[in-house]
Amino acid sequence: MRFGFVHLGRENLGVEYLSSVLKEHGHHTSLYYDPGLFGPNDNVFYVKPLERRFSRFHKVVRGILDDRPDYLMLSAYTNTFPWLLTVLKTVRDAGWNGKVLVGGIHATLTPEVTLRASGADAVVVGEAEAMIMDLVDALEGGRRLADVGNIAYLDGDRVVRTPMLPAIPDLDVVPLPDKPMFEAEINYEDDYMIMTGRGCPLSCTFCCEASMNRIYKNR
Ligand code: B12
Ligand code: SF4
Repeated sequence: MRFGFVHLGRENLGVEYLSSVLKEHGHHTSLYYDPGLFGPNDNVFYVKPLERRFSRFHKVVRGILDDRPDYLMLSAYTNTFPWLLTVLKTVRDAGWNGKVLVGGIHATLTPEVTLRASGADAVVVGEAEAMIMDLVDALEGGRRLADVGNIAYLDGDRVVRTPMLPAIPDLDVVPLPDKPMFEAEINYEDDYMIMTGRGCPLSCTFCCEASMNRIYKNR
């Protein structure tokens, strides 16, 4: 199957990890990407006329409509979620009718809001590497959505939340992130992103880790 990741902003390791897992299971992944140069998500400069000039919104939409992936995989920050919804509405209005999954920190912190606003087939809460293949299996009819951990989905108008799986205890079982996915876009000689651990034992009130520690019961 073909999975198209849609992303605005910097290189995203979460997207790269999931791409690797999907590829390991024989699937095809692609990236529809706007770095958001000069926009509010560019944490260097915000210059509105330049933002318009450099926007890749239409390129992203055209790419999706040309390729017609089976799944759109939206990775959401709170500040990028409105952009993702606009992409989604635009491609749906133009006739794309594949399946939609949303994950990332915004989905993790506000699964119900994310689910209702996007009309996604499912929203993933927290880490996805250990359950993404079960979720795809469920959406393809191989098992019940209710038996997949870490998700929220709509049953009629009711939001169903499934239990959280424990945080992945040994990150070495997760394949290395699919760095080539962003390589055409980012000069890795200037900016090479890696992550050597996950989570934080503290819970500063302004930080997502306070919520993550609640969700994962301080593990
Ligand atoms: C590393 C990091 C950065 C790095 C890299 C960001 C990147 N794009 O990867 C840098 C320094 C560049 C950065 C910048 C910013 N960051 Co930052 N960052 C983080 C940090 C510490 C870790 C993120 C991470 O890589 N986690 C590891 C990966 C593997 O996990 P993940 O991304 O969550 O992905 C997993 C799941 O979420 C899920 N998933 C993710 N996407 C999808 C998609 C689908 C379809 C599915 C099914 C699942 C799924 O599966 C993944 C694998 O398990 C988080 C805090 C945190 N603990 O999350 C803050 C955090 C994400 N950052 C935050 C912010 C605000 C920013 C900035 C906007 C700051 C600014 N004002 O400029 C910028 C924006 C960058 C951008 N637009 O891309 C906030 C976001 C708050 C929010 N509600 O959205 C966070 C949560 C910190 C906080 N304040 O609480 N950041
Ligand atoms: S800001 Fe977040 S990551 Fe940093 S120490 Fe506080 S809880 Fe931990």
